[in-house]
Amino acid sequence: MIIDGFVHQLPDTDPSETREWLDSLDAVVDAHGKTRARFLMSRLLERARELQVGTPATVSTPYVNTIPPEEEPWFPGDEDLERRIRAYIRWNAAVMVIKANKDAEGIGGHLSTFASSAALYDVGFNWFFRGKEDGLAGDAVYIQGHAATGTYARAYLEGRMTEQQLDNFRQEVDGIGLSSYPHPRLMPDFWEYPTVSMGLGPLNSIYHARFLRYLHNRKIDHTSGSRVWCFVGDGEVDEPETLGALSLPAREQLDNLIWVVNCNLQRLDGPVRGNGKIIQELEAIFRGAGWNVIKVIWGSKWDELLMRDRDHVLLNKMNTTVDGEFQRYAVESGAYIREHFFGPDPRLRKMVEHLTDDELRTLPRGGHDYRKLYSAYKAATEQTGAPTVILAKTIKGWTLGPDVEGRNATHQIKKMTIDQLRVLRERLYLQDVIPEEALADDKEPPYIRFDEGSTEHSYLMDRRKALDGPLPSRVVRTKRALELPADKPFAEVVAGSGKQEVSTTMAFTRLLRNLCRDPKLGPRVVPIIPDEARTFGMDALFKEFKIYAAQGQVYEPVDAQLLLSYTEAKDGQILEEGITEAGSMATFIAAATSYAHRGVPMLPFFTFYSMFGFQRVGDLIWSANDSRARGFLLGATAGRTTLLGEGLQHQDGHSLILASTHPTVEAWDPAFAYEMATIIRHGIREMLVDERDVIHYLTLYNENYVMPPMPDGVEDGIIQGLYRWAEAPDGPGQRATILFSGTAQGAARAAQAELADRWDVGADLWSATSYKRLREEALAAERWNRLHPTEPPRTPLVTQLLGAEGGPVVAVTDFMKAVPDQVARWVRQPFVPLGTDGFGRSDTREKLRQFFEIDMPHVVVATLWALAQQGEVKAETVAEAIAHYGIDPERVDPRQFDM
Ligand SMILES: Cc1ncc(C[n+]2csc(CCOP(=O)(O)OP(=O)(O)O)c2C)c(N)n1
Ligand SMILES: [Mg+2]
Repeated sequence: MIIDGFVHQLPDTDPSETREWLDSLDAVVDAHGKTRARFLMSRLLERARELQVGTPATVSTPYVNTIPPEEEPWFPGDEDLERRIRAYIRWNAAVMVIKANKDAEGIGGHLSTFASSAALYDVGFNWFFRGKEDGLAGDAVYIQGHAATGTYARAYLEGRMTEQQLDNFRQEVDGIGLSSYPHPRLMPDFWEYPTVSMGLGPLNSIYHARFLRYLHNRKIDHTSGSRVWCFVGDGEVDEPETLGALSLPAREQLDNLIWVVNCNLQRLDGPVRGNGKIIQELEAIFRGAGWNVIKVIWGSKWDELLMRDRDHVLLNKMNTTVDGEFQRYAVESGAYIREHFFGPDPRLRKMVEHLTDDELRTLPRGGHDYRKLYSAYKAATEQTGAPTVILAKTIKGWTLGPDVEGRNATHQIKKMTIDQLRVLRERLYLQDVIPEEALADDKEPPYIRFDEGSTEHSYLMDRRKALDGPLPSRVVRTKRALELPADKPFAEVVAGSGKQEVSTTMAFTRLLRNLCRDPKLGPRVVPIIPDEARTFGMDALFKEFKIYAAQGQVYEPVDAQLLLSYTEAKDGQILEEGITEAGSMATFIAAATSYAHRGVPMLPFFTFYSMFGFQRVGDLIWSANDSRARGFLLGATAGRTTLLGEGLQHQDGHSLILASTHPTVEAWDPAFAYEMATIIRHGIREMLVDERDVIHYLTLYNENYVMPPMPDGVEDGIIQGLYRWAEAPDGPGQRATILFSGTAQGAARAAQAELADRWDVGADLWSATSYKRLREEALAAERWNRLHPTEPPRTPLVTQLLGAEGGPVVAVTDFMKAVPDQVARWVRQPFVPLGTDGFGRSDTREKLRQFFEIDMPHVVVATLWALAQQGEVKAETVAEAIAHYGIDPERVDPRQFDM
């Protein structure tokens, strides 16, 4: 078998020496066996590394701790005190869930996740995680979402939370509750990073750590004192987002990033890798990606056994036992473990002769051993040049007693009987603080807290004080405010394009360039693009603002001689993320929340292929809302028919609907450059002056047409979502109203002229910049009316604007009909939406618009038909128009794709 093929392709300068080495190895295997040979090979590799021979790194090591006992540092704290504090935290975390499920049946919560990871968090809180009280930003800690109870329980001991709040875990509506998971939107003073949608926390943590470097390298903020810690479930690693970006932090040498994977070997339904070993699998993946890997598998009591493992039988047993069996050992008796783990090999059995069954049963996993964890965390914080992952082996439901620990159902258990609580109390040595009477059937199990001034309380508080205050803590303390941009960046765009035909995308790129050039605001603009800059004409920005590259540019680009060459720099401004909308979104979140986590507001503009935004990374956008992000998302190449040629997988006719489902996303569909600029200006003001935590989503199209200059007095109309763009021409006998958005302006304007010339209809043209906004306003008015039945009713804005005089309303869009339909109920006249429902397909714009029935003839026919519904026009006239434009009434409905 050829493993390292290269050795056969290079000349062997001394074949006999090579032979001798190989013979020696053969001899070792013959005389002492493979175990010994493996040991020697590992020592040789280690030596080679010490000598910097440059051998390739191995991706896996045996199933033992990475840090040997002799290299463990001295532990500076009081382990007994910390264990006692941890017992209180564990107890309170469990009681919160139990009480919630006693009082509010079915409200849920998790006992076993935090039970397995309490020590993982505690060692961080007591010794490593830096708070914010020194005026700096501290560390960012991403906590496993369903371990939130542990964080609340600690905050309670610190006096940051009341008993009443704990009692209202998962009962938020009345105002004093605690959110189920980390939600900055719901607990804005406490949680910073939403995590519970699995995979998003890990991904965000990577780009967060990278964004800290970006701020530093661009001299915007000193971030070298901050680390990003991310807690990850071992089941969570199956989400593609979790491991999908692992190479980035290694490539960019992000030693400010530390992950702790809680390897309790279980996910919700059962084992993570029953037939394999998740820790070994992850070690290989992380090492292969270039991370520093620290395995914390065994607690200290195993050290002595390993030291006596002369024949490596224990090591072999560890290496060959699969996770499904380890989980079994976690639930079985000491006798079972003696029989099945140590039993089959007499040498192994002898090794544990001196231990009682009970001692065997409680031989701890590394993730419950405080000293081992401390060593690992310390090593991680001292690591330079690479991110670190700590793979800590734990037992799910640890200390919760035999009915819960390690059981396949453990994740879902939310209740405990009095007897089970008694076991927990004993396991945590809390008999002295929780008397028997407190556990009576008719009583609620109590929360327990240390008195102020007690040794434990002082220790707990002192530790956090030494680390600059409590965490999590979300305080928005602006260190370096951001000023509004001057008029100049907008002026050029608002003035229109003269005779030149341009797209809203081109206009946006202009505006972005102008904003980047603004002397004050400019450096804080963060342009983010996922390998699509050339598609959007943004490659023009490369040379001027440069692409961020941690190492700078170490090569001469192939286009160096060109004016707009591909220019990378360590202080580059543009984040060109490559083909990862998810990664780009994670960068967006880091930048869009920098006002909070750094006190340094930034202004991110993430421009993507509109089809691959809400549809592809909708959950990340949702979590951006939860994070209270402030920034702009630009869906370029928008529209089902405007992006010609690309077809089904590219043509976006629905992102505005998806965007409308996000409570804090404003969804805009501008038709003209001045509208786009006005919306962005409004958004910037809203973020910087009004301090609103909103995301603005704008569609950008790639169809070129002359951009008119901004008419006077339309700003308010643009922002309210609808304004009259052109009055109906004088003369015609009938009246109608046409609403357009985005590139549908072309068909609407052509239809206006045609209706006047040929069909005796004068149509007003309105630009609908945001149906979502109109709908939100109308819903508010409607709700007010419903709840104030005796007062004069309020009229929704859209009803007021369109009135009753303008004739029937036809709304045309390059998006689904459901977009204009959002306001249909509040329009007094007949309302006909024309849109692009169905799959896209490749063809020319003209053909596509004909196909989806949104071109000029269809707008004309729809208007005549709507007038016919009112009896203003004869049905025959509509038929005449259909015939006139050559529309086949029997043609297939564009929504039908199941033929
Ligand atoms: C995207 C997503 N899918 C599913 C869930 C539901 N869920 C919550 S916890 C959990 C199991 C977690 O297992 P693991 O990551 O191993 O964490 P542990 O509780 O074992 O520490 C699942 C499936 C979720 N929160 N997010
Ligand atoms: Mg797990």
